Amino acid sequence: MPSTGTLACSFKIVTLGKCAVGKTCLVTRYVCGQFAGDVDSTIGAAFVSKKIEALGKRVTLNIWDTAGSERYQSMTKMYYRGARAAILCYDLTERTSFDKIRYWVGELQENEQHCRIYLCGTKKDLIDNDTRTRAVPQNEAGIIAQDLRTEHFETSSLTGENVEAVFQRIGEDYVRNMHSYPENQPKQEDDTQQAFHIGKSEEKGTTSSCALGSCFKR
Ligand SMILES: Nc1nc2c(ncn2[C@@H]2O[C@H](COP(=O)(O)OP(=O)(O)OP(=O)(O)O)[C@@H](O)[C@H]2O)c(=O)[nH]1
Ligand SMILES: [Mg+2]
Repeated sequence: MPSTGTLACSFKIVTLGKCAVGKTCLVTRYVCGQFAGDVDSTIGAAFVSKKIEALGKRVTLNIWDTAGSERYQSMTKMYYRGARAAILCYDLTERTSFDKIRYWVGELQENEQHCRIYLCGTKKDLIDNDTRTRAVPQNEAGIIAQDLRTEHFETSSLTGENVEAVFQRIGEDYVRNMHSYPENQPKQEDDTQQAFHIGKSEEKGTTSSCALGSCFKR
């Protein structure tokens, strides 16, 4: 198996979940370091990228933040195609948003065998302020996460709690398992062509990061 050494890599992450669970706020908190607050509902999807270091490798996270509204559901498949990680968001204070998680798990397992699933209960600050607002018990989500052999996080985009941890974990999991993904399998063709592809994807990452401001201007 060839070593990836210090070469950079990039992969696709998608956010999924019911309308208003806080997907856009989660991504904005991570990429911009602030709480977006009063944001408009996403139309279709928004794209941002962020470069991080994970397990000693430079990794570009290409994040597709999808719309939760039912009216865009048929398009969502297009956005999660080829994703290596999906953040399935639900609102800790809203029970029906958790029911949607099962739907998304089914969709991904059926269509994207290489996509790892991360459960993310959002708006933890509301629970911390008043525990009676909790609508999804921690152990219930934990059981699903255990079945999926994946991680479960509870986050707050308002305070920033655990937000960085979700994406860092995703980056590290990708690096740890990178040789199992088709895009990192050794190719039969000559190495020159492979080197060219790597250079190109790095370039692409830089350009897309610059587009961040406009992505969230809605
Ligand atoms: N208190 C609190 N409110 C949050 C948090 N995250 C999001 N919100 C609020 O929840 C609402 C919806 O947030 P969005 O990020 O737009 O939700 P979304 O999942 O992207 O929604 P769609 O784009 O319609 O699918 C907004 O009013 C946010 O201010 C959080 O961590 N804490
Ligand atoms: Mg949104």
